[in-house]
Amino acid sequence: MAVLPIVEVPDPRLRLVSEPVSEVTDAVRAFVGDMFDTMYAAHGIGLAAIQVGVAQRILVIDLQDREETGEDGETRPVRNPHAYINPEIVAVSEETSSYNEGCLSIPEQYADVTRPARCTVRWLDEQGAAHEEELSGLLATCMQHEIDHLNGVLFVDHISRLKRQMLLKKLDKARKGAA
Ligand code: GNR
Ligand code: NI
Repeated sequence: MAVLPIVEVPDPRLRLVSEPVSEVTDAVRAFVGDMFDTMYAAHGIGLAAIQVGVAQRILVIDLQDREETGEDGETRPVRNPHAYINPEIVAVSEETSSYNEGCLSIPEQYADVTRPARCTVRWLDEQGAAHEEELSGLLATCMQHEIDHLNGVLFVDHISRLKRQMLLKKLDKARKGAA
C-alpha cells in the first residue's frame, strides 16, 4: 500500500510514449495496487502509470458510480476497481460525445472534450488474461483519456490553442496564489 506522488504539467515525463508491459508479474500487480491507492487518495476516476512517473502501458479506472448506505445511514461509494495492461483501442464509433474533463496532472482545471462516444478496447488483466469489450458512456471517455496518457497526450491537446492557453494560465495563477 503506497500513495505515490502525482506528476503534474509541465513535467516532460507526461509527454513520453509508455512501453508495453512484457509480462504481468507480481511486481506489476504490486504496482497496480499502488496505482489504486494513489487514484483513490487523489479522488480520481482513472490513473495512468506515467502520472506517477512510470512509463509503462498500465492504467486503472474506478468510476465509483454507485453508492451504498451503511449501518450508520451514511452513503459511501462502492468500489469497482479495474486494471488495464497494454490496452489498445481497436475501433471507435462515428458518433461523438462531449464531457467536461479534468486531469490529476492538471489540477482543478476543466474543459469540454469531444471524443468518440464508444470504443472497443483490448487489454490484459492483472492475471495476464486477454479481454476485448466495447465501452460507452463515461467509461469510454475515461479510457480514451487514460490511453492518451500512455501516448504522451493530455486532454488539453484536444481543445483550441486559445482555450488551452487560458486554462494553463489559470493553473499558473492558482499555483502562485497557493504559494
Ligand atoms: O479523475 C479524473 N476525472 C476525469 C473526468 C473526466 C474525464 C476524464 C477523467 S480522468 C481523471 C483522472 C486522470 O487524470 N486520469 O488520467
Ligand atoms: Ni489524466
